[in-house]
Amino acid sequence: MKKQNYSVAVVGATGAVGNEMVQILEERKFPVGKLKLLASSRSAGSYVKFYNKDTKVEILDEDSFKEIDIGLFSAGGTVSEKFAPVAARAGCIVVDNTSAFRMDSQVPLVVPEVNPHAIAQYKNKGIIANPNCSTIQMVVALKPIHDVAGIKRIVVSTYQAVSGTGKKAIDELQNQSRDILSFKDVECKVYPHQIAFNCLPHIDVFLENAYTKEEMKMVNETRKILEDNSIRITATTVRVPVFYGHSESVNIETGKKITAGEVRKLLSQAPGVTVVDDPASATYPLAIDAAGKDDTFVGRIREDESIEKGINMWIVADNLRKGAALNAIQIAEILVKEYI
Ligand code: 25A
Ligand code: L14
Repeated sequence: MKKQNYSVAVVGATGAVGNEMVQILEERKFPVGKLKLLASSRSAGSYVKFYNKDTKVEILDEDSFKEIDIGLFSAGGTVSEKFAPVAARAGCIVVDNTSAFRMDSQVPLVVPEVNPHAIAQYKNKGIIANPNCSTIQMVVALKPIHDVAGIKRIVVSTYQAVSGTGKKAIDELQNQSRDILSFKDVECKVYPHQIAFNCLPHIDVFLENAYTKEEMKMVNETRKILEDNSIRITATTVRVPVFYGHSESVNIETGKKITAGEVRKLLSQAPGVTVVDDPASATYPLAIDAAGKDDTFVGRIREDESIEKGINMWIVADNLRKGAALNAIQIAEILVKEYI
């Protein structure tokens, strides 16, 4: 018989993404029976509000997942590597926000608007991976175009908010901005350089091919989610002094010609997408407008006049919601509706 309610654990509950997860579980009235909040010993004893009730944060350990149905993980890759298999062995289905399992061929990498069918593969390891934030918003907008016109190549540059790095990075941008405006020296603790009033072409670590790990996540994850390894992709990921909301300049080359008008029409009917595109009134997607919203916003849709079959667009979404917590909970919603 189908359960009415599910026991849910949030791992990394005191972090930027974890906090958002708890809020969204409540907002969307996810059928939570018991909610278990887990974090490191630093947070033990603190409280997080769930339905107006202060819920105590517990220390994550090997026994945390007994009788837990779903585990939403967002405490970093090393925590997931160690504890996601432990949770899965205890019978808990893990939806993991970190990069730890995304490219594991046994683990589905899911964006509900794009490849919900892949969720069925959770049975392999008891783990479903949530993609990288910049990848999620891009594939939500590109999937309808790919289906109709066949995307051959993607050139993307990102403008990523500091909240993707977590709470300490939000504090760093705040503190540096205040210090600069009061003529004080700035302190750099999270990023290698000043982020306030600056742009850093550096997200996650550098790899041997001179790309960053964030850039290569966009390349590899996009191909896996769109189930098409023939798409050529190149990315430049940039941190900008924005608190919430990632923006992306995306250029695509398609196999079949598609006009800007056709793209606008297609995207205005696409699930999870809102087209915001009226140059005459200076209307286009903005990070500050996307913050707190669920949709992916697309504008500046225009034909690339330098090639025969190309489109340029500007894609914006809340990185903590669609980029992380919301996408994970949408996956959990499909799990409880169709699988468990
Ligand atoms: O490895 P990845 O995949 O690249 O992910 C790296 C980081 O990205 C965030 C998340 O950071 C993660 O740690 N993240 C993950 N997936 C994401 C996604 N899809 C994503 N961001 C965007 N999109 P975060 O700061 O948001 O969350 C951190 C949470 O994880 C808990 N945690 C850390 N280590 C843990 C652990 N929980 C259990 N066991 C462990 N070993 C962490 O809890 C937080 O909930 P906490 O108790 O460590 O921190 C609670 C408070 O303390 C502050 N704090 C954190 N570190 C320090 C600190 N204070 C002082 N010194 C520190 N070293 C936190 O800011 C928090 O307020
Ligand atoms: O999910 O913005 O792979 O610093 C790693 C780094 C998410 C965001 C991931 C950042 C991320 C991130």
